[in-house]
Amino acid sequence: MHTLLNKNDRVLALSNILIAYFAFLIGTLMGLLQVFIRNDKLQLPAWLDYYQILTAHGVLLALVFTTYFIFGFLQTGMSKSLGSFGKKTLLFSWIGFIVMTLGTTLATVMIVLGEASVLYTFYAPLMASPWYYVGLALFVVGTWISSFALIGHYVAWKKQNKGKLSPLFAFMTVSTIILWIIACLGVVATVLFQFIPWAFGLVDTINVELSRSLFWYFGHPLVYFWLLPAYMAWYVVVPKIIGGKVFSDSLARLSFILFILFSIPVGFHHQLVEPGIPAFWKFLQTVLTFMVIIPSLMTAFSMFATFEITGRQNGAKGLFGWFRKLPWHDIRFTSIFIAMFFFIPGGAGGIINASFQLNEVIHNTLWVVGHFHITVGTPVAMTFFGLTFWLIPYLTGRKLTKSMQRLGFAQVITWSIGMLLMSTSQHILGLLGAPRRTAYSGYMDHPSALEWFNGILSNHVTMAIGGTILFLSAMLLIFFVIQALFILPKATTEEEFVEFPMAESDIENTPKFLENWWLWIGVAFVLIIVAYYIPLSDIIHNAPPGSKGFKTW
Ligand code: HAS
Repeated sequence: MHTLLNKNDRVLALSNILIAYFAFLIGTLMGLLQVFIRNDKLQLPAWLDYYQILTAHGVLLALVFTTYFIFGFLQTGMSKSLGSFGKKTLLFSWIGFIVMTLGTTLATVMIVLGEASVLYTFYAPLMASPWYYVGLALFVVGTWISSFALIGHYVAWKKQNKGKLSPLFAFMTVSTIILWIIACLGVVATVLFQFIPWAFGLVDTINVELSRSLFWYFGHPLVYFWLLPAYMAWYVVVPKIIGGKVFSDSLARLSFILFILFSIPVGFHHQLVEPGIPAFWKFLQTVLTFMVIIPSLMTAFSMFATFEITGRQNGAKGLFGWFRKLPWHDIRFTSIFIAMFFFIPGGAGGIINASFQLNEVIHNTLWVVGHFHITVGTPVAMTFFGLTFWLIPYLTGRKLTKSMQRLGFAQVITWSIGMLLMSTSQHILGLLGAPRRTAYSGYMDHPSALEWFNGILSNHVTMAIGGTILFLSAMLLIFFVIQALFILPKATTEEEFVEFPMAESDIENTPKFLENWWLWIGVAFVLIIVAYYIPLSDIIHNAPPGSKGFKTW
C-alpha cells in the first residue's frame, strides 16, 4: 500500500531540490560559455569576465547544486526510514535552509557584481569582496544547522529503539553528516580567521600556505560528501530496483566508516607541487589517500556481487549471464549503472593523480578538469539525475509517465556522449600540457598550443562539442524537473504511485560496534592530528611574510 510522506517533510525536501535545479540551470549555462571561450570562438562583453563565469560555474554546480540536492535526498530518506520529522527537526531544517540560501544569495550576488572572481577554491592571495566570504560562511553554517536537525531526528529514533541498529539509510546519512562536519572545520577556520579579517582590512596580509592547506583539509572530504549520497543510492536504492537485497549490511557500513576515517587526513595530495610542505608529510598523506581508495573498491565489489546474486536468482547462467537479467528498460536503474561505469576510469584517474610522479605531469592541467567531470560530473551527478527521475514524482505524488521515462533515457544518453567527448579530450589535452583555469588557449600560436587544436580527441573543438551536448542534455533534465514538479498528472492508482525504492539488508548479522560513533570520530581525529598537527604548526610558526590581497580581474 503506497503512503505519501508527511506533507511538511515533502515541502522541505522539494524546496531543497528546487534550489538545486535552479543552480544547475545557471551553472550549466556558465559551463557552455566556458568551452566556447577556451575554443577561441566567443568573445565576452567587457562587463563579463571568464573567471567570473568560471567561479559561478564551480560554485553553483560543485557547491550549491550538490549540497541542496543531497539535503533534499537525505531528508526524504530519513523521513521514509525513521518516520516523519518532529516539530524541532522541521524548524531547524528550515532555519538551516534559510541560512544556506542567504549565504548562497550573498555569494552569488558578489560573483555577479564581479567582486568575487576567485574560483570555487578561492585561493589566496586572490582577494574577493569580504561579503563573498561572509556568504560562504553562512552557507556552511546553514548546512550544519540542517545537519544537526537530521542528527536530532536520528537520536530521537535511537531513544525509542534502544539497543537496535538504525536502518542502513539512516546510518549512512549520519556517517555522511559526521564526515561533512569534521571536514568543514578546516574551511570555517580559514574563512573566519583568515579571509574575513583580511578582506575587511582588519589585517594586512594572509598566510597563503596555511589558507590553502586548510582549504584542502576540507576540499578532499568535500568530494566524498558528494560521493557518499551517490553510494547510498548504489547500496540501498539500486538493489531494490533490480529486485534484490543489499549484498552485505556490515560491508556497506564498514565502507562508510572507512570514509569517515580516511577521507580527511589526505588534503596534501592536492598540494603535492607546493614547496612549503615537507616531503614526509606529503608521503604520509599519499599513503592515507591510498587507504581511502579501499572503501570504493569494496563498493565496486558489493555492486558486482548484488548484480550477480540477483541475476542468478532470476535464472542467469554462465559467468556473465546476470548482465542480461538487469532491468535495462528501467531508467531509474540504467542511469545509475552508467554512472557507476564512469567511475571506473574516474577512480583510476584519481589513483594516477595521487601518485607523486604522475601528479607532476597532470597538476594544473586540463587533465584534472577531465578527472572531476568523470567523478563529480557523472558518477555523482548522473546518480542524482537517476534519483531525480523518481524522487520528485515520489514527493509530488505525480505519475512517471512513459514519455517522461523516454525523455530520461535521452537525457542520460546525451549526458554520457557529451561527457565522453568533453572529458576524454580534457584528459588528452592535459597530457599535452594544456593548462586549466586559463581564459586563454592560443599562446600566440606557439607550436605546443597549436597542437591543442589538432587531432580528433586532443582538441579544444571536441571539448566544445561535448560541452554543447552536455548543455542540451541539462536542458532536457530541467524540462523533466519542471514537468515532475508542476505538470505531470497526479497518480491515482496504486500502480501509478512512484515509490522510494529501499532494499532490505541483513542487519541481524551486523556487529553493533559499527554504530559506535564516538569510537570512529575519535579514531578520525587521531589520524587528522597525526597527519596535520606538525606540518600545520610548522606552516604557522615558520611562515614567510604574508601576502597582501590581489585583484587580478
Ligand atoms: Fe579526485 C582532484 C585523487 C576520487 C573530485 N578530484 C580532484 C578535483 C575534484 C575531484 C573536484 O591525488 C579537483 C580539485 C581542484 O579543483 O583542484 N580523487 C582522487 C582519488 C580518488 C578520487 C585517489 N575525486 C574523486 C571523487 C571526486 C573527485 C569521487 C568527486 C566526487 N583527485 C585526486 C587527486 C587530485 C584530485 C590527487 C589532485 C590533482 C591535482 O594535482 O590537482 C579515489 O577516491 C578514487 C577511488 C575510486 C575507485 C573506483 C571504484 C569504482 C567503482 C565503480 C564500480 C562500477 C560498477 C559498474 C559496479 C577506485 C565503485 C560496472 C560496470 C561495468 C559494465 C563493468
